[in-house]
Amino acid sequence: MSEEINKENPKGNYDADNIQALEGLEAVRKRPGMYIGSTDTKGLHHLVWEVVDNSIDEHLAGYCTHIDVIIHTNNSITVTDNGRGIPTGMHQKLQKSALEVVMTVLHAGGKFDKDTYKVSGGLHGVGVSCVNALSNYLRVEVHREGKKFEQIYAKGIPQTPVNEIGTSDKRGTIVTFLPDDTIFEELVYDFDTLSKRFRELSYLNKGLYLTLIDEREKQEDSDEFKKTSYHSEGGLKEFVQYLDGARTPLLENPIHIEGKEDNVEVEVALTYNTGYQENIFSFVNNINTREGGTHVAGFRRALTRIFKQYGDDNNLFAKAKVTISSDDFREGMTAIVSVKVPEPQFKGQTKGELGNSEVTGIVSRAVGDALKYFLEENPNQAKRIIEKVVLAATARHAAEKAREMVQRKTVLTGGGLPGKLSDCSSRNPAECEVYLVEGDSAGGTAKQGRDRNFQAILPLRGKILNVEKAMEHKIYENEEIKNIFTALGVSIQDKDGERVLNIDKLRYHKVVIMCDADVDGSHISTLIMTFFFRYMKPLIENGHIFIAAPPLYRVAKGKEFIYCWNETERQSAIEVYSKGKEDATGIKTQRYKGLGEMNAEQLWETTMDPTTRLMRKVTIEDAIGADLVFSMLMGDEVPPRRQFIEENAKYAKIDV
Ligand code: 0RA
Repeated sequence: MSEEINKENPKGNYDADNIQALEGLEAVRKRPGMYIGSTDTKGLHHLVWEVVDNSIDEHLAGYCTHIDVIIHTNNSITVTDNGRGIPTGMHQKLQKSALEVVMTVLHAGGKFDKDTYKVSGGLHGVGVSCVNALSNYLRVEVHREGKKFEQIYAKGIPQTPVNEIGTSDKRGTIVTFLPDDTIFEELVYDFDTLSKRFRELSYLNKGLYLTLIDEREKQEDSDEFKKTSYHSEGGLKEFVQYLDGARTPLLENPIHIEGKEDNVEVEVALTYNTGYQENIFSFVNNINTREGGTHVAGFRRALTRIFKQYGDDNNLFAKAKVTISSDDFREGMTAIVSVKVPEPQFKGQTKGELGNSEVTGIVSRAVGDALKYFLEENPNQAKRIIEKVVLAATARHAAEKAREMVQRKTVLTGGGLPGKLSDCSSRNPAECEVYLVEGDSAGGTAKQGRDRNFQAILPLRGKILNVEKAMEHKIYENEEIKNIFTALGVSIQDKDGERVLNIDKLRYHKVVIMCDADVDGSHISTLIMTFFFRYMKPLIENGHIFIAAPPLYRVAKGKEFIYCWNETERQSAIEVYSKGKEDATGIKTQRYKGLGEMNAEQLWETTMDPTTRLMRKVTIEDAIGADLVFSMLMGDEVPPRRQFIEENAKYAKIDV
């Protein structure tokens, strides 16, 4: 490029300067999955997490109190924060504005600033330059040192220099980006996904104000845009209260623990409820570590050590006729373990497990000291916890025996299948499906309608047991649940009698829950899902659980008909049959309230035929959200549950 052309075309000059940066960003565009995981809806949302993470880093460094996110009508996003603002001075080595370096050089974001907790090595933390590379358009505005700066990019390439565009009495960074439609398969942002994460972030970063505005939608009965704001002064303490909101608490207040050692920050909140489930949620640098890791190990270790010591010292275990195991200390406990680690190492298949070994001791010491203090200061609550631990040990013993009975039946009788199961003829689990059908009558229809080569039917009678409220041994005594275990052929305990699910001998790779499309049906499918969530989680994690989606309407004219799964489809079906004419005579809509209203053929062609059916795969997309739904629907207290069902009535058929 000659000097002359450069003068006439300052933009060209800009491009030429950027060869080095481009190489990095070119790699991001070539293999986006390597940097943001995927190019589906998850990757799309990842762009937001990336920018917001940078703003949160400013909060962690003590400079940012407010983060506002806007979804614009074209699904572009604006993230505004009141942090320090990206530096705009000259970058000595690269001889250009630091702002441009941060926005166009891979991993340049944190170079200036080593004191805060970056999430490098994790799933986030690839840098805001990745977002830039994957956006058709990105504009950054920085307010800093009394001035206002701006730069615009396309696919990561600067389209303007860094321009000073005015004065400002504020500080902060504003990033607007439009994801590249040639990279992402999905371009529509989901309000609930963003909002859920912002709620979580507000608890994890107390004091921070987070606001989400959706310009695509107006609020009900108002001219304002849909909007939600989060702010928590109590942090994790409020988080556990929120998570356990539908359960009956055993403690007056959650125990809140904070500590710091060797630059590792520890924050833990825990509480006990009258239920039997253990719920530990863990985070490293604000990222959910679904598989736990060294921080969770440290927490568990301290909990066992301190409670055991306290129980022994005060002779509180004397009543127990069985030995206390470490699991017993966690029954009915909900806890959040959050650590901030300068250089986290993530392990495991999904990188959802913290590996830094030094963290175990740090967490264990912080939690141990605080728990010891709590027990000594609160003897009444301590007694309540220990009594529950003793009860848990007794119940565990009973559960072991009950499990053994179920196990013996499955294993020893060698495929002694439940009488109610109509099995399929194939013995190849990979192609086999089992339908868990609500009610004997729908079960009968499904049996007639199915393809018996690969589809098995197991009817379940009415309501199945609410596993959220029942003690474990009751679960194994329940007929319907026993039938599910036996039909699936899974084993539920190891040689030592420990509860371990083994799905190697799973007889069907697709387990389909099929219930009526009404409120009762959705309740039943939630009950069944709760059961899978609590007792057969690997089946969900490995993608074996599905929810059948029967149609809601059948719109017919004469001999022709169309099945419809929602109101929009119904409207367009009516349109098709009225063929532009205003009158819709002779068009009949049948509303299916239950599976029972379909005959075998209809059930097959709408809901069971693999070539035409709609099925929803049940995922543990967000264990926290799922747990909340389950506990809200299944928990002890009625008011939040009723409110939840009412608020979600229109989504009732979708459930989780
Ligand atoms: C580099 C260095 C510093 C801050 C940032 C980047 C920064 C990036 C983003 C992205 C969105 N909001 C942001 N806010 C800040 C440190 C600044 C300093 O040392 O003054």
